[in-house]
Amino acid sequence: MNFITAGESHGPQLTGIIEGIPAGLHLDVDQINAALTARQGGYGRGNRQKIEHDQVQIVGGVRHGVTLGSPIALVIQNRDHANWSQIMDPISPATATNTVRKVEHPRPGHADLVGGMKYNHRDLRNVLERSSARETAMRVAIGNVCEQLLAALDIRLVGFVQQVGSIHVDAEPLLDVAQIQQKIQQNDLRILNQDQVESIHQLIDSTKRAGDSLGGLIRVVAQNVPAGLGSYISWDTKLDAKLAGAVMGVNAIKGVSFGDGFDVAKTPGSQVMDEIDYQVGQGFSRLSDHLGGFEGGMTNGMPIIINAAMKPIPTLYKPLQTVDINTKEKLKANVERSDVTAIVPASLVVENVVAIELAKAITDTFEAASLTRLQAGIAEYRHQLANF
Ligand code: EPS
Repeated sequence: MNFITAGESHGPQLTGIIEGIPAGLHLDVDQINAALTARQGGYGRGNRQKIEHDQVQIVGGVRHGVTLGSPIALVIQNRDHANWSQIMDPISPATATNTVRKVEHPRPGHADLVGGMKYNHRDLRNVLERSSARETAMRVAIGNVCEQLLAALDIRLVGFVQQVGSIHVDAEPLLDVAQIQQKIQQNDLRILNQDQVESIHQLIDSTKRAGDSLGGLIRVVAQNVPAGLGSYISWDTKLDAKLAGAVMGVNAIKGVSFGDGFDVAKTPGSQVMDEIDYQVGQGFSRLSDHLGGFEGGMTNGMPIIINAAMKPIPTLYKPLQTVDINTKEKLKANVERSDVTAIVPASLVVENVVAIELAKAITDTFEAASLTRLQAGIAEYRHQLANF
């Protein structure tokens, strides 16, 4: 399985192609659109989301609502393109009028400066249009197709927010996806503790007034993933490494960990390893999940727990020092419209890239030309595991 996305933030559309989804999966477009709408929400979003109403168009690989086994092609229109049609015109040669929003003051923390240096762009808009997190809309659409495939295999996952700026969410750690979903749907922060919503809203509001921005911590839990996905046999077959790469590939993510995360470094081994248990008919399990469902680069059958740290949005209304790429004069960076925090949508994006990696691992492991073959293969494998 593989996927690719294309498209600029204010270009005509985002385009995505996924290869390797088995034939015979009933694809619910409303569910993809619901995920896209959820990604646009969350407290702390800026004004761009008032313009966009993301909806997916399926333009290949699906017939009468059922996947064909051929590449699936997806499109999401950028409604804001109507306001940028000349500046982002793919064909007309550059003129004095269609290059007016030229960016020559790179924003610290963004791809602007290094992207310009690498690709030799003198207008840094050529960089920021693609490095923008707008692209994550397509990763959510593709991720939702993968989530629907995983659901057909009885595997569920959810991403939520554990910390916004300095405020950590105090809640009993939950590993049941339905329970987590039920709690986080009660607020616009995707957090487990309803009592902390107001204080986090206040933090986001005061940060906005100060012209500043916030990051946070995200957690994804995946349930009912069979043991033995990934492998210990070579470093590049380890599934936790692939998941960490996919999560680091989400804009603004600066750290990834599993289970108890970096705390394991300071904890004695007896409190980190998950003791082994056995129940007749269910097979092996663990008495705890400190390691986040991975041993030796393989899933061990416990819920997968992935944590991600997101840096604050680098576009600030209180601009930081930069240097004009032409005059080399020191000045304040361009102020672009931005969100105060994107931790809420990022928690969904991280959930979706995890779904993509899990769907990849499963379609790589089992015969996956058709959904029925895939379901039969996994059912047989689950039986083998339960009887080991
Ligand atoms: C982004 C800047 C803002 C965000 C954007 C990511 O866009 P604009 O410059 O058009 O106001 O709203 O996120 C999205 C458009 C999106 O759909 O998530 C950036 O610089 O990364």
